[in-house]
Amino acid sequence: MGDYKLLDFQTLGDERGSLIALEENYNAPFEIKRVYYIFDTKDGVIRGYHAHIKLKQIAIAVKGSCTFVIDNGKSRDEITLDNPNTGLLIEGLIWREMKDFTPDCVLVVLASEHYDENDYIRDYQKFIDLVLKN
Ligand code: T46
Repeated sequence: MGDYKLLDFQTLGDERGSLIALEENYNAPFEIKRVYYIFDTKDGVIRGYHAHIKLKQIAIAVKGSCTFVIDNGKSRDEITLDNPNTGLLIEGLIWREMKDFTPDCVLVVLASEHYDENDYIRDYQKFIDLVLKN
């Protein structure tokens, strides 16, 4: 079954401002093969509507905020990301939807694999069938 966890990143900073460093297999608990960011999301848009088979990811709202719906096939949680110190780690079979993006939201995502459309499950019933099988 899939799982999620909130990661608390240490802020390094001085009188000039703040800095957060993410390192693979250290505060990011996997090898980072890809980074992408989602920004300029239009009002009322809901993204996602899929699960992944193998992918691990950490999502960080480095600016603004958005809410993840995290569904493990049995229950649903809602997690609002609204600061750059917090990462949402998602591993295994988790259906995700992202909503309530503020206009300034920049969502950075670190991923454990290169982009592969074959890793996506975009059909909710197929997702439930896989959860029941595992
Ligand atoms: C996820 C959530 C949090 C690429 O070509 N390369 C990439 O690395 C990604 C992530 C996307 N794309 C293409 C595929 C689509 O044509 O960019 C387009 C938008 O992607 P998608 O509709 O999958 O975006 P979201 O916001 O629904 O989902 C994304 C990630 O795809 C997904 O893995 O977990 O963010």
